[in-house]
Amino acid sequence: MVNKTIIISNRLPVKIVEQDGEYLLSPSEGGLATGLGSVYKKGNNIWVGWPGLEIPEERQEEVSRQLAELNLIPVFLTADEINLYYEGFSNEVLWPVFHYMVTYANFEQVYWDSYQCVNHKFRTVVNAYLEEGDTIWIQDYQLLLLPELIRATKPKVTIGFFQHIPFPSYEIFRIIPWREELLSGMFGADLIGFHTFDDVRHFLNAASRLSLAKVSDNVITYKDRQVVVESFPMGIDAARFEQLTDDAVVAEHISSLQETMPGCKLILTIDRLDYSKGILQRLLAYELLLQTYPEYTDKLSLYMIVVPSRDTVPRYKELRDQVDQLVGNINARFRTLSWLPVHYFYRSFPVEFLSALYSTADICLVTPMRDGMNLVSKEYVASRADNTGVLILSEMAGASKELNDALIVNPNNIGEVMRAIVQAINMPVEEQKMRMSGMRDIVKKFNIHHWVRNFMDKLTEVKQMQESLLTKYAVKAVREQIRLDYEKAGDRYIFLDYDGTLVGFQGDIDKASPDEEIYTILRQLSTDPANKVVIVSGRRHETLEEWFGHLQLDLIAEHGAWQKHYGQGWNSLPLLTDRWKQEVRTVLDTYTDRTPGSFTEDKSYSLVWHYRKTEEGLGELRANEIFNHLKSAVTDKGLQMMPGNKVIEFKNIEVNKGKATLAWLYGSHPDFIIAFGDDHTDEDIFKALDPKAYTIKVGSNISAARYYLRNFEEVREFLKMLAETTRNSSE
Ligand code: GDG
Repeated sequence: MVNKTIIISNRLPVKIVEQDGEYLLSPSEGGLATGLGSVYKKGNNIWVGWPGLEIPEERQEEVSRQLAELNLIPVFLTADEINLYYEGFSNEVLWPVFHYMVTYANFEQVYWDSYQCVNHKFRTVVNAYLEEGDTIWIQDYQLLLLPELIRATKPKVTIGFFQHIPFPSYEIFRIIPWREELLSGMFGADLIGFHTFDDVRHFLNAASRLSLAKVSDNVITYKDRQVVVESFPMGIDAARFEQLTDDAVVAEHISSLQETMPGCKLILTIDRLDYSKGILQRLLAYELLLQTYPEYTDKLSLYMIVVPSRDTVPRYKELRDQVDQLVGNINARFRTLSWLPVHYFYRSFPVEFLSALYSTADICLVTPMRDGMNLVSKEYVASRADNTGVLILSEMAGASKELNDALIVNPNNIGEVMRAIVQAINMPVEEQKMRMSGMRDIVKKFNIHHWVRNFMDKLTEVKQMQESLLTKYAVKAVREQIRLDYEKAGDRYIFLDYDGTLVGFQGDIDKASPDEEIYTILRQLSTDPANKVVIVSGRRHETLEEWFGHLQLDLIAEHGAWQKHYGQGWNSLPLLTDRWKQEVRTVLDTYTDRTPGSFTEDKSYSLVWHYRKTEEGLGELRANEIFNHLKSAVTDKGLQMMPGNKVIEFKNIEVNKGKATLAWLYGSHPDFIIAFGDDHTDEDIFKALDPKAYTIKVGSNISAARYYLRNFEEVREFLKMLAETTRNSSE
């Protein structure tokens, strides 16, 4: 069976109506459905989602059959589920919070319960079709838990997730009572996409502050998996909107529109009824304009299309009443016998009529308070074949990041919006064309097909990147191969990290002292004349001296700041400035005060904040906070900040284990090199060594090392095997 792609969204791209006891299906023609059409209509690919209405149980099989012909798979939801999961949690919790309307949110426990249940229900349906090797692309905020739910049952599938609405700043997102669950639900994906880089930044910030994930650039490491977060600004089917302007029906609409408003500048607004769209504020700006500039009486016409949406949710009903009232007031106040300032429609229209409006409108006024992207603005641009027309666009819409030749406004600033309308009315055609043609190029190039391709290509790339990063377990055959190479070699270097590699983790760092077994292993290895055994640790040189000074070992302490060849004294790197310490220490102390069990260790070249004795989870959380707090200070001062195993370490950039290891090998060309290490700082060794060297990561399979072992006990077993080899060959 060929691998397939499964698109999943709350709604299927289909409209179902019941007529004379029959269900009639018509495919939706929205931009997303068109774009994803190139995916789900191919081969054995499918789209899974809710069909848009409640279907009685006895009719579900029949509807499923009809849908299957269109490659669509239904998730049937009850009226209760729609009420609690969709209208409740999705639209009364996530929608307002993600659009910064926090006071509109209702954090009802039953909403959350239902949201979880329905996400599970989606999982059950998807799993009936899913096979390892398949690719899944989940759409939007109604299904935030689904990536992790699917990952839990089918760990290897490729999962992409795209959120169509904004991701709010961390300070807003943290308000949600179930924030950690939502984040870890999303972390199940391999690739998470948003419209803008701001959303990406907000999400990464929330991930690093509110979860145990590690964030580095745009990659999140969570439960030994890597998740990439990127922006993919969604486009429209630009060619379709351009072609529509040549359509005969559209042409008819255009001439009748022109006839109804001779001599009037047409200002167009189109939105779903939603408080995020700034409809009331826009009306206030228009009212202010009519009041301030009476000379525009009967020269302007505001065409306002509001598409009914979620009108069973009380907030939306209330908004509708307010819009009705404000439009009524403006019309009553400013109209003349032959002129109406606002043409308001609370309904939807066929796309041909929209196209006619886009073509006729001198100005398109798009002023949402928040909008993930806003496609209306792009559709207007795509419809302006002659490059005229002015787009006024809110800076809070994702589209403003791309369409920056629009007149960009803050939608809360009613005066500014009014002035932008005046500027648009009076804009010379030359300027209109200059601005519009630049925007048209963007809209045409970054169209919906480009968006789909871009996302799918990146998803494939991420999967390959994850696989290449996955280090292989050093299975028995590998260990045997290493032993054979070891046996043959006459000159060997063995680099060993200490904590987490040779010994297990101890709550008290001073308790992690070497035991008899490790001494025996080290003694056996180091007395073989072919071996040079080097301990490369982040520990202080005094500690290494006390523990290992009596053995035939070379010692590298504090990540390379202190070094000692066997039989010689300790050397340190030339004095590096440590004025930074005072400042960093002050910050670390404030975190130590808030985190019982944590403490700061002062080493010659570094400061280490330890949290191995803190409450589970709290230390990781604080480490992330510290990371965010000191990020810019670290760069300014030429420092590096290294998360390790239950530590976060600050040190001079010149000091690192990789450089120290290379310095140790300088001038010598051993036949055999092997290095073991368990944390971030050991990655520098793995990366620095020749690719032919054996590098072994302990405890995780995400590493630059060639192989990994599960824990320090496995390392000991393996070292014992090598030590035995030493003795066999030298006997
Ligand atoms: C969400 C995010 C993001 C409108 N009236 C009619 C009609 N429409 C079509 C428009 C446009 C679409 O509806 C509206 O798209 P928007 O992007 O403006 O807004 P949302 O519905 O809130 O969409 C948004 C989007 O997802 C995609 O990711 O951009 O930020 O909120 O295509 O043309 N279509 C027809 N008749 C109408 O009367 N046929």
